[in-house]
Amino acid sequence: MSEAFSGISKINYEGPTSKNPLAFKHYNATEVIDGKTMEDHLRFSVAYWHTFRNGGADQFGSATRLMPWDDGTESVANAINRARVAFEFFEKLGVKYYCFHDRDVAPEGATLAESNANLDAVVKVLKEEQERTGVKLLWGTACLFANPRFMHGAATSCNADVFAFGGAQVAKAMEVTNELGGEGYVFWGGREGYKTLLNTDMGRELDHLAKFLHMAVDYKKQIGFEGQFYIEPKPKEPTKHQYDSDAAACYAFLQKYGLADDLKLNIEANHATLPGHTFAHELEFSAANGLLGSIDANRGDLLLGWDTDQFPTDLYDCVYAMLTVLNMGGFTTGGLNFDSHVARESFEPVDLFYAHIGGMDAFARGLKIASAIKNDGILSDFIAKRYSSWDSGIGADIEAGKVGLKELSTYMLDKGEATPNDSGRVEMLENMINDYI
Ligand code: XLS
Ligand code: NI
Ligand code: NI
Repeated sequence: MSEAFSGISKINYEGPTSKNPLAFKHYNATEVIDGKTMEDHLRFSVAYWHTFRNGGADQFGSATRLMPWDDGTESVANAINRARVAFEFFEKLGVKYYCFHDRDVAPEGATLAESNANLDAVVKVLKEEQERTGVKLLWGTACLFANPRFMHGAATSCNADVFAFGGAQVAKAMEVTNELGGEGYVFWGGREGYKTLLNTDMGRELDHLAKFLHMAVDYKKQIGFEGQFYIEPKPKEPTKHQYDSDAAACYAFLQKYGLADDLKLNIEANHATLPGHTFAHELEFSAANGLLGSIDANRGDLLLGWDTDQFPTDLYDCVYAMLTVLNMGGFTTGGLNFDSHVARESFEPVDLFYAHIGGMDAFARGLKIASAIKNDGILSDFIAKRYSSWDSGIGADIEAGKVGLKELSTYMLDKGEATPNDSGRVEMLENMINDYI
């Protein structure tokens, strides 16, 4: 097969002084940071749906990028050709992982049986390409939102047959993820939510969503799939209200339905800001509860109210994200998946390279800066000191459960007043972060 990106060779690390836009300035895969290579820390992944299926269409106009290798048809032959091109891209870029939805990689057929056969035909090629290149599947997922049958949702559809169809599709997507050695499987709500309460039985829909996930957990055991399950929170878009609106809502749901041991979270930067949080908050909440599994690395636009899925270039975001990841001991099954697409006006194949190089360099800097901040202990020392009243005396007694309100009353009546004795030093800390950046 001739090369699709013929003018572009393997992207190399050239260091911070390089002016070559097709080189890494900061991401040096083999460089060791805190005992681990950058490649192993960051575990970058390409999102098949954006990089190979997103043509840049929006509500006001059709696609702007039909890539030269794509014949524009929904044929299996075109899907197979595209898969080969994708692996040329992964190799040249030097990423070790990719992620896909079933319908990104293979066309949907007229029946479920036909769709499954199409998927099998493409998965055979993905497997060959994985073996040829050593690139692995970070996670797989099923598209339960694009086909009109899912207009009311899949697991939360008012129609039981649609629920059944979604279940059958997930079973197949899990099977192929397993066959490809996928390290995880993602459940993003798609249309699992509602537009209006006037037609919605919310309690019943939530029960159905839990049933669906329990069936998936059971099926995982039946087929011997050992990858990690993740839920990906998002508060809106496409439905007005989505049940998995943020990390806290997901955690409450998982606990209520006895699923907390079976699913972790896949936190997406843009999905964190949509419900009014920061990316860092969603990551830290997840990590604090042992739920942080993987990350969809992208960036939103705070002036726009939707999921713009831009490539991550904001250094603060990358530093704070990597601080949380380093503090939790790094990724195990997860990684940094670029759930990002190039702008509608960036329509040439080379733009796919620029976009990923920028995201990888931004996170490489995030890693290096976060590691320096962590090793110097500037934040951890400050925080430890800020909470030091809990290390002895009444604080330690409270934490150990040795005292109740009666003892607190005796203690405080004797002491008379409670006086916090240290400033929060907000500006000093912000300035210190800037010193590292
Ligand atoms: C959409 C989601 C989606 C998931 C995978 O907003 O980010 O792309 O990551 O279904
Ligand atoms: Ni995502
Ligand atoms: Ni998104």
